[in-house]
This record gives sequence, structure tokens and C-alpha cells, in this order.
Amino acid sequence: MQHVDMGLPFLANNWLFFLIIFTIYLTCKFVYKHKSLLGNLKTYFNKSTPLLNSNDGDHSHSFNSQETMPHINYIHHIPFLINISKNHNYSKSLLLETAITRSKDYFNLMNSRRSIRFFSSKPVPPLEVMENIIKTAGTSPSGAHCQPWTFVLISNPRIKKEVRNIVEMEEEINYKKRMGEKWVEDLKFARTNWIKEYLETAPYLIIVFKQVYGYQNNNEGMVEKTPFYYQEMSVCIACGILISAIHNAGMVTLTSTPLNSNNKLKRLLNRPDNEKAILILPVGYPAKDATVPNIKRKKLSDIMVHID
Ligand code: IYR
Repeated sequence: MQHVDMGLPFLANNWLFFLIIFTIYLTCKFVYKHKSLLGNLKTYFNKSTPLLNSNDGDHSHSFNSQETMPHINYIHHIPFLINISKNHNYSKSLLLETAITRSKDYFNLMNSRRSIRFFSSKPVPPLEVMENIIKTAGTSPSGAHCQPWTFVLISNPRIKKEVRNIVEMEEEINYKKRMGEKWVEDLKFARTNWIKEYLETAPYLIIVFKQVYGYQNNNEGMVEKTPFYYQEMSVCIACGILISAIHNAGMVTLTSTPLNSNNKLKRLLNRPDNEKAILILPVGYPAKDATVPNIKRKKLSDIMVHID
């Protein structure tokens, strides 16, 4: 009892002191928790602060936190609500019959996809369709949600011609020297070589770049590098989704692999230091007389192992 009697007057006499200590404690806690948010606010209000480190090349715009700091820790988690299509909510799609029908239909759709090397230059798919398929590729999962991809869409005939020149020049060396006899022999069935007319006849080229690292604003308002995770895997998954979106929209493509063309393509397309070209997808409609090799796909039993 004596202890309580002593304690209460002490608190009552020093309440202001305790209030100040408590306020300082709360402020420190808030600042620590929201340091990145405060950094961004500072950058926002202090637009005259230089945004570039001198050796970082030309990245002369600022970045918002969603764009460049995917691993910020104050993102809310919300209930998972999905609506696959107007007549199909998620719970319905789980019904056995629906799932079987939809999975079969999707298999049949994707099984009709072929790599096409002969394009019609007309008709040209509407730009809106191209934007929709690239938006679809952007729904891909990625390491720590870094979204480490850039899809460069080219419809300008002069730029397509320059891409063709670059790729053909490198591919001639690839086929004649770099790839080796076995590789060239293994590709004979596809009747492909270093001449790539489709890079000009296809109405669109999508050049897919992976971002090896990202850029973000630090608390001083300077742009600094930030690591990206599983970039190659993330971009490859996005390419798969892109190819299925192209096919779903009734267009055709092929996966053209620009071995050794990266530097020249980057220079031509003015891409930043952190990007690397990994795939060229010519996109359009097939030529009337387009042909494909008569190949067969592996059976389910050859590609699936079920461990029950
Ligand atoms: N990069 C070359 C060669 C090539 C390689 C593979 I593996 C293919 O499946 C097809 C082609 C090209 O794009 O022609």
C-alpha cells in the first residue's frame, strides 16, 4: 500500500514529463514504420532535388513507390474475389462439369497454336488488340512482384527493317559459326535459317526485354538501383501468357531468339542500362500459303508423372 501511495503522487506530479516521453516514443515508431513513405513524400515535395546518380545513364523521370518498390511493407492484404467471366463466378467454375469443359476447351484452343514464319502484311490487327495482349502478359506472376519486363511494340516499317538487318547480321554468324553443326542439323526440320523476312512482313514486332534490376528514389531524391528477383523466370512466364493471348485473339507468332543482338537492339530502341532483349515476337495473321512442319506433341504420359 505504501508503494501505491508513493507512486500516484509521483505520476501526478510528473505527468507532463511522461506525456512527452510517450509522444516521442509514438513518433519514433511511426517514422520507423513509414520511412519509405516519408522518403517518397520528401521526393514529391522537393522536385528540384537531383534524381540521378551521375553514372546511372539517362533515366530522367522520378518513380512512384508502386512502380519501383514492389517489396514495400505497408501493402494491405484484401479478400480474394474473382470473376472469371460474366456468367462464371469462381465458385461455379469449381463445379466439376464446368472445370472439365473449360479445361478441355482451353487445351483444344492452345493445341491449335503453331509457330508461324510466314505472315500476311494485311490486315493489320488493331492497336487496341495489341495493347490488350500486352496488358494480359503484364498479369504474369513475378518474383517479389517486381514485374521485371518491358514489351517494345514496333509497327514502324523503317524500325522493323532495322531490326531485321541487326538480327540477320548476327544470325548469319550464329548459324555459320556460333551454333555449331549439331544445333543447325537439329533445326533442319523447321526450315529456318538467318534470313528472317517475317521481321518485316509481320505488321507488329514485340521485343521483350527483361529488367535485370530496377530503379527507385532513395530518401535523398536520388535514383538508385534496386534488386529484382527471378527476372528471367518471371519474364519467361509473361512470354508464355503473351503467346497464349496472341493465339486467343486469333493472331499468330513465333519465338525468335535474338542471340547476340542485344546491344544493337538496345541502341536502336533506346533502352536503358538495366534491360536485356530476350525474345522477338512477330505478330499478325498468317500468309495464305503459310506452311508448318508436320510435328507431333508429346503425349500426356510422356510429360506427366503423377505421385498420388
Ligand atoms: N535463334 C535462331 C535459331 C533457332 C533456335 C532454336 I532452339 C529454334 O527452335 C529455332 C531457331 C532463330 O531464331 O532462327
